[in-house]
Amino acid sequence: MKDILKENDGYQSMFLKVSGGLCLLVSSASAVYAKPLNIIYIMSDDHTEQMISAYDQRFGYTPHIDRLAKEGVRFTNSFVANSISGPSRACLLTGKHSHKNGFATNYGHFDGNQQTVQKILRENGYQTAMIGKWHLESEPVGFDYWEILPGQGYYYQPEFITKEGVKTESGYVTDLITDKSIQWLQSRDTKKPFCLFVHHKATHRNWMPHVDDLQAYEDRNFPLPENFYDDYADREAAKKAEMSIDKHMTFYYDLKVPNPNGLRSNLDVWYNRGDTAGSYGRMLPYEKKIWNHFYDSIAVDLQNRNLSGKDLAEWKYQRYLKDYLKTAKSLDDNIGRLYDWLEKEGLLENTIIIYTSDQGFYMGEHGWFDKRFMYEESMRTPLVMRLPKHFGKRGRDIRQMVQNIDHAPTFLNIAGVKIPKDIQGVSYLPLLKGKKPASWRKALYYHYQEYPAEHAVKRHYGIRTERYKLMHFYHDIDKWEMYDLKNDPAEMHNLIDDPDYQCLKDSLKKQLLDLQVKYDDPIRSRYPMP
Ligand code: SGN
Ligand code: CA
Repeated sequence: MKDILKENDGYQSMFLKVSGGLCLLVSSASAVYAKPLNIIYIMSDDHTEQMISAYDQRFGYTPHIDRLAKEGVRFTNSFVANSISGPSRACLLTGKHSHKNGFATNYGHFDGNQQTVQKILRENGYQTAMIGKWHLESEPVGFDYWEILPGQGYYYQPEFITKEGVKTESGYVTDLITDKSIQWLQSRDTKKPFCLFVHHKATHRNWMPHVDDLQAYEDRNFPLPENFYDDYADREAAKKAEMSIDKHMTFYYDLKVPNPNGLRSNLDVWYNRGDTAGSYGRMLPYEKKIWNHFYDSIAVDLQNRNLSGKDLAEWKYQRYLKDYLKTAKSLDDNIGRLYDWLEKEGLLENTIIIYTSDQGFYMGEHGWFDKRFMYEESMRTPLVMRLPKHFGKRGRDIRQMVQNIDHAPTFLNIAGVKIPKDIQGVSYLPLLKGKKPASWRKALYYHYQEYPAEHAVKRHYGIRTERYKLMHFYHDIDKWEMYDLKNDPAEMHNLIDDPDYQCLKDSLKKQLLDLQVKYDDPIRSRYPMP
């Protein structure tokens, strides 16, 4: 197919399906643009809104992610359907909730034979690639190229799996994923549009920064969340969770220093491990030297302080945020590096660049780290996009509630491909174009199932409307929680037994059942709505 029009011509576009699956973009001036938009979907791991300066300026500084939002849109109500890695990735690729795509916990095995966005895009003329964290256990299907981390992957000298087998690469994982993404872009067929998934390991636990970034944020003292000392009154499931910075965050693995009351020799045991418990053993000698120099001084300082109780918990909080933000620094720098390459290649005006995370994360709220719960910090996920000029005003906020099941239908919509009926998400392309559809969804469905498991977060499902949330914890517990997010954004006051809220409770239960019917979640027959 010939390019009839120069790229980047200003237009009010519509897609027409033509032979070979490619689409013509017809402008208001009747000019024709023969290349559908490219899509670069960058997804990090556990990088939460609170730590991105486009959302919150109190903690991190992420100029490159912020630039994407300034040159496009920032979603202020972006959520996941199941706040954990593998399931989130399965929702992304299928546009369906976990009970439909069959991958409900990190212990699953993704059925690659099912319908996925990459397969449909590919059948319709797109080149597709997946680079980085995959976490779906089975071999990727439907990509022209893939190069993935095994499981969680390693920060230093990581392994990558390709069709040819496993190889160990020299370098830091965030740099390498970016290098590989750029290499794939360089080798692509420039006559075809592309959809590239860049899936970072950062900022996953145990937050190991690049050695070049160890000094970042060292001069900062971060504000403690108001509910850091939450006692979880009225919230049985929260009480049982094992993700407290004070009680469950470990010295060696998470904080990278020995327990001030423990034996130094234990540190060496962890330090020399090369498995998923940490990448210290995989560091090169010069990296170890820089690392040791840095963390030894933190360890000595901790010994000298002789902290206990709240002082020690708050010391852990400060260290946690610093390591997390240092790890995020390389992520942001690498997003800048990819952006610069796209700019240099003249690709910015026919490419949508999406930045998001596989879920949100607790940064001390409720005293926690990790995710999984349907509470705001982990059900939310950042979502910003750099858009070509013809999408209109830049630096806009989109307030409608979107969910990670919406990406697949949106990508198909962008490609001008019909969205299969069984996809449960909704295309947000109209929102990107500045439209405000009156019929946009007013409620989201959520279902988390990984229990019993690490962090001991009970199974639960629920509904989130624009103002309220209702959730049910089940399996070896039977507890309901309800929140008014306007009056109680931190979700500290469970209203489920409040006599003033019984009408609301009934209404939310009915709406929740409606969603379970709409999305066809079989859980409704095991736990009929009381
Ligand atoms: C690992 C982490 C957990 C984390 C899960 C899931 N433990 O098991 O803290 O909740 O991954 O994370 S670790 O000791 O191995 O670091 S997810 O983002 O992949 O779902
Ligand atoms: Ca994750």
